[in-house]
Amino acid sequence: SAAKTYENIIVEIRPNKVALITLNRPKALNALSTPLLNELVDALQVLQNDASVGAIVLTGSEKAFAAGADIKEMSTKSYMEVFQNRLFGQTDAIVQKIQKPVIAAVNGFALGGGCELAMMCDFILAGENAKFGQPEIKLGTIPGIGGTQRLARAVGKSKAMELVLTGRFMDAAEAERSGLVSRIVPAKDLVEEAVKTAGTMAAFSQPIVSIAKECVNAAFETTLAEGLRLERRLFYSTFATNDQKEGMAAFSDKRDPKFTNN
Ligand code: CO8
Repeated sequence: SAAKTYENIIVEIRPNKVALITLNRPKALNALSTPLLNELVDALQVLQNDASVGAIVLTGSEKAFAAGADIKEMSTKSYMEVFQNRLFGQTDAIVQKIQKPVIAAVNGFALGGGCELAMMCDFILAGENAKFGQPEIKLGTIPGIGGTQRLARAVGKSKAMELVLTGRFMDAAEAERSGLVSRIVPAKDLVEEAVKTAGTMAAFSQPIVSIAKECVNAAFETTLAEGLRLERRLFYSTFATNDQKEGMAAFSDKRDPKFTNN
């Protein structure tokens, strides 16, 4: 499977059907340059198409998940360059095309585009040293990869406004309290805990996991009535799969299910 080599990221396939993507521009604290983002989107699409992979973990280093978009690359760009080249447009594929679960394992700084990238993932596990923020305001710009929208949905208006308008960072404890991250883990254990959690998901029926992900994501896109309708329809659709029959039969037989992804 995906033993493809990249310059700005490292992709590893673990025995538990988990792919681990490590952002690897240590000298720039994993700043999200265009080449890095292109590689990341390529790798995610390769992993999406790799039947041996059931879930993905995205991480950085102990010092930084990613300290933002690459400020040096952006600093001299004109309006027409960012508009016509659709700066950061490639990242839309992460949310729109990846059906497998993606965990962000965040140690250290997740700032600007780094915080936005983490929020594009399905959930965030934070090391106890994690720091989240949208400091674009200090650079004379604003979040441009979803920060104003996803942070507001994740932590509510008051905290999102404060972070976006002041550039203040929040630590892991505040991020967990406010619902941005699902759990805090000791920094040195974070990546292995994320791989283990991804392995739990990778052991379930892949199509059913994707359907569950689609339903939760719909909660952020639609009305309650529409979301409930979608959930009910997709719940019924699981009864058309062998894996639902197997999962319920295994429960009755008091044995482990053997899911076949169909
Ligand atoms: N871009 C480029 N290089 C960076 C970035 C970055 N975002 N962050 C850090 N680096 C580089 C530094 O320049 C430095 O390089 P060098 O050694 O060559 O000087 C190296 O990484 C190490 O960084 P520091 O020496 O600064 O490390 P410290 O430990 O002292 O500080 C900080 C760590 C606090 C994280 C600090 O590096 C920092 O403040 N970084 C910038 C954080 C930031 O502002 N991020 C937001 C960027 S803007 C963005 O993400 C979205 C813009 C959306 C625009 C949408 C347009 C469509």
